[in-house]
Amino acid sequence: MVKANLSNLEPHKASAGFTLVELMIGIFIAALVSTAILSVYEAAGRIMQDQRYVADMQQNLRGSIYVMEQDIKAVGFDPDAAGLFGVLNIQRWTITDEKTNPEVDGNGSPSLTLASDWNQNGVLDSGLTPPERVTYRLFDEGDDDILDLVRDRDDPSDPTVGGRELVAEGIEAIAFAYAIDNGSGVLAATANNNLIWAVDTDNDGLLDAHLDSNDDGAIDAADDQNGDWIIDGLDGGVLNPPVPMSEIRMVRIWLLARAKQISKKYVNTDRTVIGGRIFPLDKDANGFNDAYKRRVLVRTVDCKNLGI
Ligand SMILES: [Ca+2]
Ligand SMILES: [Ca+2]
Ligand SMILES: [Ca+2]
Ligand SMILES: [Ca+2]
Repeated sequence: MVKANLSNLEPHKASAGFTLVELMIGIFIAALVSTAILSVYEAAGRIMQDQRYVADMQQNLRGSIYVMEQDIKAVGFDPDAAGLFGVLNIQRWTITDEKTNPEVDGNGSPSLTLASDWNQNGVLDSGLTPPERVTYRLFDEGDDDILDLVRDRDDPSDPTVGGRELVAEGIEAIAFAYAIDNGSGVLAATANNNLIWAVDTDNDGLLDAHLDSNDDGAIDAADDQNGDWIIDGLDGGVLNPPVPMSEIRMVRIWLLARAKQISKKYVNTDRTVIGGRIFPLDKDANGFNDAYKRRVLVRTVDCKNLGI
């Protein structure tokens, strides 16, 4: 038995050096191949992860629009014609975190407060479900510098009254513009017959300018004709006299979503018009100049309970 084993080992001994070299070459090749495979996997993983971030963003945008659409379509439900319901506030407010209440702030972020008389008593009530008054605004949930869209119930200046619902995470900017009654039951239009999308540029609750300042039917960076990164009356689209919120008939919504994580080897040089502002707000930056992917969603919603 022993003898047989020894003789079996002989040929191996003779070629041991060759086997070692072979083994080393084999290990080297295997290492090369596995590195290549790993980098392919890593790239594939990165692409998949990026796709997941983009899909999440798009889901957040769609979900946000869906929720807002329900409230905007219903705004002004007022069977007693009490006149207390409709679009109640369109001011810019501070963006807050958990600990602070929002305050009216002309340099802040646009909000939209909507009211309907759900219990049909002709009075604007608090503490009901569904709430008779809701406000959409940006908020920094978790104080992590990633902005979120929330729906505040009841008092727009104090979300502790009726509570705050998180609608979507990662909404970096929001804007609204309004189609208005021209005073004779039809929507106001420009000289070129484009729909007027009105905004309140001085935060007094009256619509004083429209965003398509060059009247070409599109709202884009060309409407910032004086190059100050803001589209307002100085660019030509003044509404004089200013128009009260009671003339609002349609709402146009802009949402800018940002991916949850950066995408490796990606630089975002985009600029985008969100309502009356060009983002990023820093004019000198190379677009967003970071590695986050972004998506914009613009949607127009009819206020079915407000005339026309
Ligand atoms: Ca009521
Ligand atoms: Ca105004
Ligand atoms: Ca334009
Ligand atoms: Ca401007």
